[in-house]
Order: sequence, then structure tokens, then C-alpha cells
Amino acid sequence: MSLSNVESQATEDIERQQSRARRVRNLTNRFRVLIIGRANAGKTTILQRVCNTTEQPKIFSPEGHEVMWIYTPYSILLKVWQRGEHDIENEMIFESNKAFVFHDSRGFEAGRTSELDKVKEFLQKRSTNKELKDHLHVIWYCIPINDEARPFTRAELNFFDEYGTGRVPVIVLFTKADMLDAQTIKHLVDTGMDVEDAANKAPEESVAMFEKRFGQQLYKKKYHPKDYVYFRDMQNPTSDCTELLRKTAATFSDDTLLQLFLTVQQNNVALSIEYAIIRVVFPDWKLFKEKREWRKMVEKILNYFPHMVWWDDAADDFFADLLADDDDQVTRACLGFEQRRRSMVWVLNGMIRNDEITAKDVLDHTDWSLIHNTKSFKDIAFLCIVTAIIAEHSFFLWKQNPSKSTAPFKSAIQKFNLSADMAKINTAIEEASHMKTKEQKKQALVKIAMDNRLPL
Ligand SMILES: Nc1nc2c(ncn2[C@@H]2O[C@H](COP(=O)(O)OP(=O)(O)OP(=O)(O)O)[C@@H](O)[C@H]2O)c(=O)[nH]1
Ligand SMILES: [Mg+2]
Repeated sequence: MSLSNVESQATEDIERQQSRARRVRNLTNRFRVLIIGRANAGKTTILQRVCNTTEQPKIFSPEGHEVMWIYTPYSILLKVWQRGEHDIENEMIFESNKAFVFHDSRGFEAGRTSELDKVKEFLQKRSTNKELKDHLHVIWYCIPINDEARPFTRAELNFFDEYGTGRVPVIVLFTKADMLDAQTIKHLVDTGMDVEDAANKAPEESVAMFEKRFGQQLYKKKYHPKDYVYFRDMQNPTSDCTELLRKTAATFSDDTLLQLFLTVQQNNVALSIEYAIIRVVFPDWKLFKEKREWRKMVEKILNYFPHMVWWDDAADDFFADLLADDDDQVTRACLGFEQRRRSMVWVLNGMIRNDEITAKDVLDHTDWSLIHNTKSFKDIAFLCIVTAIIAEHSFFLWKQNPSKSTAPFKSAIQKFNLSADMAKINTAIEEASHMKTKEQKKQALVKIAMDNRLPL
């Protein structure tokens, strides 16, 4: 196959993935994570950072009933929910981001197989379940590394030796790395380092020493994790979990789940800029050069942002049919059971997503006259970079007052027109267009967008 054929094949694949991503987002806007880890491993703390909250999650049974707190006769607060929290079937949801659904498993201790059996059964059920909204999307496996003498239990090593998780990627979260610092400092001082230097060097050195001694034990396993992240000081509410979000996004080679994840996580919108540019400019620019459909390209970029919802005329018609009086029996019959069932899910999702803006409204009710030309690679890079910058800024404005209104876009476009340095952006795009490899071009375009983000 020639290079241009390979490229057009890749473009078609991405096109297919993007339209599947839109369909998936119409059926579910929930991203489901299984977090596994021993007691006290730091699981809940990490989920709090991911959802940008200090609150405890609410726990719901599979039937959707909230698992409540109760008081014992001795007035000791019995945290019934805490038991509920570790029942893998229950859903943990934080008020601050209800689109993330977490399942919590206590991890695998030596000599106890029940947790592992439950995880296996859970994975089996979730992967064969036909309902898209029930699928599991990623596993975050927490391993606290403060107990350096015994970082992995035998049961944990067995898990990575013997149990594949099918298509669900596993990312290992090494937690509590800060607790290794004291002994690392001692070690460095013993080798002759000054105490202050040792304290500065400790964070990096703790991880390096752990990696050297233990990391390989895991990465060589038959079912090794897709990636891993080290965490420290996560009990501090301002601690950052960007790397986990970044690595989770990177495990999805397919746009379907990638878009779902990017639109659910709201903690790092820079990731939406990055993927929108990489996944839209490069596979599509030739297609758009020919068709000059800049509106479509803008819509594609917008779909990577959390405050956007996909909605087109066909969807409008379909929805109108659904709500129409019963007299149009033919249409109703044509809808068929499957479609009706799906549309019910759609209506339910609508309850959560009724504050989001449609790409169609953004294009119809805002002024995009800053886009003149979409002929060359540079024009298209400009279009995508500008759209991504405006979309990101509009997200922050929308977050202050979520609604379907396109006002945040109007303000973001105005702000861009007033304050962006167009000449600087164009010069940088010109330079990027001369870069040798596609990878270099990708990185350069993402950097242009990042460097020109609008301040709040
Ligand atoms: N030093 C340190 N402590 C942490 C870190 N992350 C969490 N902790 C603390 O570890 C304790 C346990 O954290 P949790 O997040 O409740 O752990 P968990 O895995 O959810 O625990 P269970 O729900 O009981 O299984 C809490 O006191 C946290 O403040 C970290 O990165 N460093
Ligand atoms: Mg917990």
C-alpha cells in the first residue's frame, strides 16, 4: 500500500472512530473506573484529586439506591457506607463530577482469594454486558510503596502473571512515594551528601531506587500494566493528578473512548486542546483542503471539550419523532425496539447533560469571521489552533455558570480578537510547517496553542 493510501486509510479510520465517538456519547456520558488497592493505599484520596474535591463520595447500590450512614445504639457513628464503598458492584460518585463512576476493590491479600474472584466476575460481567453505559473503561491499580520491604503481595504479582483484563487497560498507581523520602535522605547522607541537598534530591531518588529494585518485577509480567504513575503527598488537596489523566488518555488509541474520557474529566482541559489538534489536523487536513468544510472541522475540534454536546439535525428530527403525538404510527414502528431503548438512555443522559452547548449553536450563533481560508496546511492549522484556544477559554467561562447558552463562546471569541497575538501565531505556524517529521509538527502545533491560551 502506498504512503498516501495508508494515510487516507488512517483518515477513514479516524473518521469512523469520530462518528462512533459521537454515537457513544449519545448513549452514555459516564466514564467507569475500577480502582483496586489494599486498605489505606490512598484510593479514595486519588479519586478526590481526580474529581477536584475534598468531599467523600456517595455510594449507590447496583439498583441505584444510596447506601447511607447509620448510627449504632451506642451512638458510635458506624460507617455502613464504608463497607459499601468496598463492594465492587456499588458505584461511587462525587458530587463535583457525576460523570465519573468508580468501583472500589480492596485488593488482593495473600491467602484470600475472594477479592480476586469478585474482580474476575466483575470484569467478566462488564465485558459481556451489551449496555454500553455499563462497560468498564479502565482499571487503576494502587500499590502503596511506603512499605518498601514488601511492596507487592504475592497475590498482586499473580494477578499480573495470570489474569488478563481483556480490552480494559490497567494503569498502576504507585502511591505514597513521599513516605520513602526519610530513608532515602538517610541513605544519601550516608553516602556523603549534604543534608539539604539530600532533601532536595530525595523525591527523585526515592522513585529511582524503587524502580530499580522493584519496578521490573511488574513490567515483565505476562499481563503487565499499560503504564504506571508515581504519586506523592496526595492528601494535600492542591496535589496534581495530571499525569494520571494524561496516561489514561494515552491508553486509548481509539477516539471513541478517548473522547468520552476527555469530555468527562474536567481537571485538565489542556488535554482536550492537545488531542483535538493531534486527532483533527493531521488525519483530516487534506480532506478539508479539498472540501473546504471549515464548519465541520470546527465541530470536530469542539467535540473534544467537556462542555460540548453533539447534536445535529438528524438527532433533532429523531428526538422530535420520539416526542411527537402517537398518531404517526409508521414512524413509531420504524423506530424499532432497539432505537427506542437507546433513546430512553439518551433521555436519561439528557438529565445530566442539559447544560451543555451544542456545536451547531456555537457555529450558528457566534461570529467566526476570523476564519478566512482553509486551503493550505497552515490555514487549517490556524483554524484548529484558534478553535481549540477559544473552546478552552469558553469552558472556563461556562464552568462559572453552566447553561446551553453560547455566551461563553461569544466572550471567548471577543477576547481572542482583542488580545491574541495573530502575527505571533501565524509566524509560529509557518515555522512548524517546515518541520521535517509529522511528530515534530504535531508537537509544535500543540505548543502554539498552549503558548497562546487566553488568561482568565
Ligand atoms: N503520606 C501520604 N499519605 C497519603 C497519600 N495519599 C493518601 N494518604 C493518606 O493515607 C490515608 C488513607 O487514604 P485513603 O485515600 O482513605 O485510602 P483508601 O485506599 O481509600 O483506604 P480504604 O478505603 O480504607 O481502603 C489517609 O490518611 C490519607 O490522607 C500520599 O500520597 N502520601
Ligand atoms: Mg477508600
